[in-house]
Amino acid sequence: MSSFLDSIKEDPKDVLLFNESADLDGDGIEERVVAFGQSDDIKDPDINDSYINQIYMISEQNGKFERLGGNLAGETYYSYSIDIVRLQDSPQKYVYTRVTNGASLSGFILYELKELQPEVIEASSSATGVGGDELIDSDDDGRYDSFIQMRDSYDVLYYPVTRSFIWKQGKFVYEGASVALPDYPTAVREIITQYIGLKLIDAANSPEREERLKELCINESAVKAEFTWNDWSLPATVLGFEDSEDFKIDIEEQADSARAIVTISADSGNKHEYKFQLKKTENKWRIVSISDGR
Ligand SMILES: [Ca+2]
Ligand SMILES: [Ca+2]
Repeated sequence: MSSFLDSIKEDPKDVLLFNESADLDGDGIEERVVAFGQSDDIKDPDINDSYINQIYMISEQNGKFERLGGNLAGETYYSYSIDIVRLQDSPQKYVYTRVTNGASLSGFILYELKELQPEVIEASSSATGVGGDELIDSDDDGRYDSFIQMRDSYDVLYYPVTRSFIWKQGKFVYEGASVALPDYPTAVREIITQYIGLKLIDAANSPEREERLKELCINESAVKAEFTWNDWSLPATVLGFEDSEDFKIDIEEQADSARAIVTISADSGNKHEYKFQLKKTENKWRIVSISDGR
């Protein structure tokens, strides 16, 4: 075994961090998972101080070792931990590696062995380089049954969002999200930006988000406008709706009613104009209608 391991190790400075046998594909024959890199403790690594350069699945038959597929160590983000795990109601075992950008991101990649080739079952990490994604064993029975994605950067307009995915019949299925909302806004401008922001963020099936949208806009049937992320200038959304060339709100406010015109520039150069009507009831501003004035 050790001469085989020496033959596949690419960097002489790396050490063998992980070397465990497990029947990955559930056919009754054990495979082996090995990893090379640098770390003081790969089971409980310091993510800033550990990295894995190489991860392999290896078959072991009649005393002969064979590498199954290529190196599984992270490329875009680097792997800093590795484990063999089980998923709910599945006879197989899986390779679970955690990845990071060395800064504000930690995510994971989960592999299965299928027809003697490693395949990615799930890879979850934030495209913005900020976020935390992890497998969850919700009933604590030693088998993972779900995973969460935590986001709080510009991709969710800085609303902290936790999305949940449940392992069901061999795949992870999106279930819903929870959104940490600030207090109900008091100013007309905040009412409008929060309404648009919550419409835009990717957080479907979030009870608190849906509840807040209903409070902000009491008459959804009078909304004759679509808000989509696609062709808006990124700065308008990223900069938290500060007034800029790309995003403007003109407000005419009376004691208990207000009108606002929101102008948003698209990357294409087109301008979108939305007309908002608001009313103050029980001391709270509410949107009563929105029209698309393009
Ligand atoms: Ca096997
Ligand atoms: Ca479980």
